[in-house]
Amino acid sequence: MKLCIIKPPLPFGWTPVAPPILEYLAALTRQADPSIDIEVYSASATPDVFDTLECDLAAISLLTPTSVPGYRIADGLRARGIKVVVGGMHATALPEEAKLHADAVVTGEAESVWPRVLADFRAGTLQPFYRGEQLPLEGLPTPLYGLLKHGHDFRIVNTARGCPYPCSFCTVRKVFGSKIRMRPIDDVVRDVDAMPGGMYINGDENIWWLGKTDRAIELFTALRGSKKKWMGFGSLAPVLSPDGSRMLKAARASGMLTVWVGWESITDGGLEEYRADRKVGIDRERAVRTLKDHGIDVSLFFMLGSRADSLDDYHRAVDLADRLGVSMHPSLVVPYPGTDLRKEYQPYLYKELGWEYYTGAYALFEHPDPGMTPEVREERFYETSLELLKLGRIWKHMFKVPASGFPHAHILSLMNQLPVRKGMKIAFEKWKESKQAVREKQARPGADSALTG
Ligand code: B12
Ligand code: SF4
Repeated sequence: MKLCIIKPPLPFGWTPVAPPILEYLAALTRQADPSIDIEVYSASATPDVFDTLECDLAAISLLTPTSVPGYRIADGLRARGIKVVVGGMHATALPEEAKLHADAVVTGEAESVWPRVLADFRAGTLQPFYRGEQLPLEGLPTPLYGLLKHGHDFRIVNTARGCPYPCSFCTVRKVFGSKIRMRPIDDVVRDVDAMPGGMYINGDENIWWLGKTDRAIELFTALRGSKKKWMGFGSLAPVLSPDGSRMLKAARASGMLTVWVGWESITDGGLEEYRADRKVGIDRERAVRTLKDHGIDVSLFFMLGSRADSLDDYHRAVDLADRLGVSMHPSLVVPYPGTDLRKEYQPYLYKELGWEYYTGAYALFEHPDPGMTPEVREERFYETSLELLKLGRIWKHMFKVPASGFPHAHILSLMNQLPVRKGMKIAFEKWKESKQAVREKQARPGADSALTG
């Protein structure tokens, strides 16, 4: 039997980061049934293989912004008689929708149900739905590193799952639950040692938790032996906790170069609106300076264009980036299915916009300020992103990357910004062309009123 594991194309194209689910689901498969032949495909790198791909079973992992191309791949494979199983964040939020394009849908985590899916497939008794449980994370297998080719420079390691915070825009808790489950540190070290390359990403939603800094210090100390450099997503509150400095020293000594921080909203009011004040809830700017003082570079991710945001927030973002000397990456607010934010925004959603618009570059709901039309929000998003990514600004910020991280942290900062700048410029040009086409269509006599989003 041959299994193909597929990650549909990401909305902004190829990244050097290997999609973790591919080599990890491959490892779960090997553990369940070593006789199965496995191939993995990241569609951003190999977009043209699916018309001719041959396998008995295809497993496709769906995020919301990748669900439409994922469904297209699934439909094509099924039309050629190949059975398809889908899973992932989007399939978990909307299993009935996903079932329209698949023979079976796995919701939640794979570990508890994947061996049964494979056995049922072999027996010809594949069920329409499987519900994965949230099991303890002892004994997870090492991903089958090396299956994925095409120059993926960075692998991801996960050390924990689950999140206790209530951020209204987030889908993570719906899949991984609100209790933090930690992997045994020895398992994590084993996986990091097995990874190809000298640099990796910690893919946890949060690399350190308030009240659990001891575990973070223990993990970082154990990772020192790997001699690899790494980066990951971290919240700010633990940085200023009594143990913060000890934890940051241990992180730096373990090879940590950069932390990606969910800044979420430019204003404190916005943080409250998203209920993200509970995870941030401190002097954010002081926390960023503390990170840099410990030799760790910082990148901030935040959202623009919520119903509570004003146009001033777009300017404030640029001021903040310059004040703190950090790179900042905005997206427009996305009310993902299954989230509280989607429920709150339900009456205002532009329902005609399909999941392919859920990329963070489109306005997806009405704004109470009539001046914040979809066109204005989207244009300002591109302008702000490109302002933040101006070559002069990137260069100036290079001097604010902690010197102790030289040269790796500096190279990484450029790698995180220059390709995004290029992609953003292309996307902005395409956006302008599409708006122009709509305007021309509207100007034609007898034309229907066209979509504005
Ligand atoms: C690392 C990461 C990235 C990396 C790598 C992504 C990649 N190459 O795949 C980077 C930084 C590049 C990235 C980018 C983006 N990401 Co991202 N990312 C993550 C993060 C933090 C961890 C992912 C991870 O390590 N997973 C580990 C694997 C093993 O977990 P998993 O895939 O969920 O799989 C488990 C289950 O879901 C299930 N499962 C999943 N698929 C399948 C399939 C089958 C068949 C089965 C049986 C089971 C199954 O079983 C697995 C094990 O239990 C998550 C947040 C999180 N904690 O999950 C966000 C997350 C996945 N990202 C998200 C988004 C939106 C993006 C972007 C689209 C954001 C943007 N607007 O730019 C971009 C895309 C960039 C692009 N180039 O297009 C969202 C997705 C939201 C949604 N509902 O769809 C998340 C959930 C973040 C969030 N808090 O909202 N991301
Ligand atoms: S965004 Fe908020 S809810 Fe989601 S994983 Fe991060 S801290 Fe938890």
